[in-house]
Amino acid sequence: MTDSFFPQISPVGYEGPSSDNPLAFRWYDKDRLVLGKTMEEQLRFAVCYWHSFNWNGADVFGAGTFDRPWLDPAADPMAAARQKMDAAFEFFSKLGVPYFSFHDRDIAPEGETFEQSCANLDEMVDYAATHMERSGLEVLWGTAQLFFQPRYAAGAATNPNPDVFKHAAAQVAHCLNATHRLGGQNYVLWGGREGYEMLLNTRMDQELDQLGQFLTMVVQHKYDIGFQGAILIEPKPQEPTKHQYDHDSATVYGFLKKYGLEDEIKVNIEVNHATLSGHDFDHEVAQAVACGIFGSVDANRGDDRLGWDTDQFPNSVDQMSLGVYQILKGGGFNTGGFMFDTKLRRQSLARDDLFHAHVGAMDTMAKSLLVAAALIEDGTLETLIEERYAGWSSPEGSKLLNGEYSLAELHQQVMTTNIDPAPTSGRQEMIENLVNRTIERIQ
Ligand code: XLS
Ligand code: NI
Ligand code: NI
Repeated sequence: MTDSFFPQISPVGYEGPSSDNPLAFRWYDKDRLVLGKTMEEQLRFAVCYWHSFNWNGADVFGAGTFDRPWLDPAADPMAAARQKMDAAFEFFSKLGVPYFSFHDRDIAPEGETFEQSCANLDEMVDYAATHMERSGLEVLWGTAQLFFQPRYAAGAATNPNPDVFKHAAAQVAHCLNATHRLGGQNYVLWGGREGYEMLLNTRMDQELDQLGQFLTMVVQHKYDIGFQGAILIEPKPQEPTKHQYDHDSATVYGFLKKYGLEDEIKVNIEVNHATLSGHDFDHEVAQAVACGIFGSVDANRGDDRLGWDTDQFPNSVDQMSLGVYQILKGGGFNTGGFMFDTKLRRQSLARDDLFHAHVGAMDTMAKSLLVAAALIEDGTLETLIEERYAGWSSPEGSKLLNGEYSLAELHQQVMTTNIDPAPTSGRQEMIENLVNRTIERIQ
């Protein structure tokens, strides 16, 4: 272990809503019971390794701004990887999150050959295991980075060159093994370049078949090695490709159905990806729950004026409560959790900025959980829905849903009985006021 990277920071504690201490939790009280579970169990927070420790703050217009000594190109790659991991675990522990998530290439450098890359990863996985043992941290999910290296420029599983497909398959096998070895709760596939930049040079039908076959092998490998976690696809509509095949939850469900994988793979929904696909976060959750494929969440936000994946830290209780409400209605997390796939803005270069960002984000999610739970406990929303759909619980409603009528029979029935339903109020503004009152009332 190297020296402390955050010597000025003490472990972050809960001080309650009246606290003015910027590095204390005002809402995240990990042992507080919410709907029968502790906040820690409901929220299942994870920090991401990549944006927080493996990114120097560079953007497409400018160089890195952050103080991340292990990213110095002159450093010995394996020594730097250990230094990075020491700092990362110091951060996770002082923040008090139970989980972290990583790409293979975040925790270990790529070697000259595939064999060398695997050896580097294995060595760092051993090192991570000792840190996990000591700190009690666990892995929410692991993932293979299949988008940075130039060989993946035209996609990984969907590459026109089958050798790239093989390479990606080998990398995923090794990373799934590593995630398994660390007791990961899930394994995620974000298909950053699994799409196209130009249709004129693309065989879309074949690329979809390639992806279906690739995922079938991933599922098979999971069973072969006895990995107990869930396999998750992270939908995103575009960026860096023009069009990404796993556009949103509904598209992913259709894709999984086509390849017979709908019982094997779920989704990892990212809030800002939902926005980029033209949906709200709560829509994406509700859609996934409706299809039985809700898995986990990358908790972040976009910027209303910027059309790319800015990955900012969540700070809107108004927005997040609606998503958490749908998650709770769907039964809450199983293997998933709220993973902060979040970037500091480039000017946030003081070491403690990483703490301020995560503390605010965790409090936003914790307060959102309290709001969502209060809406459920209050029951008014559910009662309104019951009343709104009451007709479907009648014998006539069941007959309709069970296919006991034909279109012609209904034509005949409406003609003879002159059914003339009157519209009823959807109560939208009243419902929005109820949500706002609940947010005001929470303490
Ligand atoms: C990028 C994705 C990425 C995945 C992990 O937009 O959100 O960070 O979560 O590969
Ligand atoms: Ni993203
Ligand atoms: Ni993500």
